[in-house]
Amino acid sequence: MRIIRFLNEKLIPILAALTDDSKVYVLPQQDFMELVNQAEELNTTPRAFIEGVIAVSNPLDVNAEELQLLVPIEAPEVWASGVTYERSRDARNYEATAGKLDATTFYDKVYDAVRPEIFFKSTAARTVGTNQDLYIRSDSNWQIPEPELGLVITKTGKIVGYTIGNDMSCRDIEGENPLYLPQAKIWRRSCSIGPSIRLAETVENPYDFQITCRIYRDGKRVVEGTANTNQLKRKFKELVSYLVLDNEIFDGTVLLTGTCIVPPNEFTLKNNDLIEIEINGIGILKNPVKSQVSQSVAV
Ligand code: DO4
Ligand code: MG
Repeated sequence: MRIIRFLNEKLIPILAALTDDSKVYVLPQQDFMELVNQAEELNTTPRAFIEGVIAVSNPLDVNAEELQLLVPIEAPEVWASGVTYERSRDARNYEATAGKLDATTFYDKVYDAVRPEIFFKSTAARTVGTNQDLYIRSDSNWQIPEPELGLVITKTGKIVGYTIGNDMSCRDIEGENPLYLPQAKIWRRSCSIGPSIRLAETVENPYDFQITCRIYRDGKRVVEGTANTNQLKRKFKELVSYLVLDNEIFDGTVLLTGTCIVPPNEFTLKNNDLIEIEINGIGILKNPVKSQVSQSVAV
C-alpha cells in the first residue's frame, strides 16, 4: 500500500492511497502525517484505516500515471546519512585523493566508526517531487544524482514509511575540502523525493529493496546502475537513533540512507538530462535536470 498526493482539476492537493493493483482511493486527510496520527488516535494503523476507506468507497476512474503528482509529503526537513555503502566510501575516497585509491581517509574511518555520518540535506522549499526540475549548481563541474532509500519518520523517530530520495551532490566541491559539504549538498532544488510513500507496515524486509538509477541524455540512456539495501553497512534504526539523539525532529522528517550507486567518475550531469530512480514497491522518481543562472553577488 502506497500513499500519493496529486493536484485535482481544481488544482487542490489530494491525499490518496495507491493499492498494489494500481487503484487510487481518495483519503479524507490532508497529508500523510495526519493519516498516521489519526490512525494512532483511533488505535489502529494507517493500513487498517485505509482498508476501512476502501471498503466503503470506489476507486477513482484514473490511471495513477496520468495524475499530476506532488511530493508525497512536504517534509519539514530532509536529513541524510553518508558513506553507508562500500560504493560510496570508494567514490568519496577517489574524489578526496584525486584518484589515489590506496590512500586511507576520514571516509574509511566513518564507514567503520560506531557513529554514522548524518548531515542536513534539505527543507520543504528546496525539495521537489517527481516530474519536477532539479537544478545543478553553476560553480561545479562534477555533479551526480545520489539514489537513496528515504525513511519517513515521526517526531519520536518511528519509521512509518519508505520513499525514494535523490541527494544531488557536487563531487568536486566535496572533494576539494570536506568542510564544503553543505555547499556540495544544498542549493535551490537540490533534493527530490517521491513518487509515493510505501507504508512501513506493508514492507516485509526493508533490507531487500532493489534500487536502480538511469540517466538519459538526448533520449539515450547514458548511465544505469543497480544495487540493493542488503548492501547497507548500518541498520535503519541505528541511523534514526543518531538523528533523534538530543535533537528536535518534526513529524514527517525524511532521512535518506546513503547512496549505493555512483555514476562512472568521468560523468557529470548536464542541462536537460533526465534522472530516473526506481525502487521496487515504491515507484520511479523522475526528474529533468536544469542549469540555473548564477544569482551570486560579485566579490
Ligand atoms: O560524505 C559525504 C556524503 C556521502 C553521501 O551523501 C552518501 O554516501 O550518500
Ligand atoms: Mg548521499
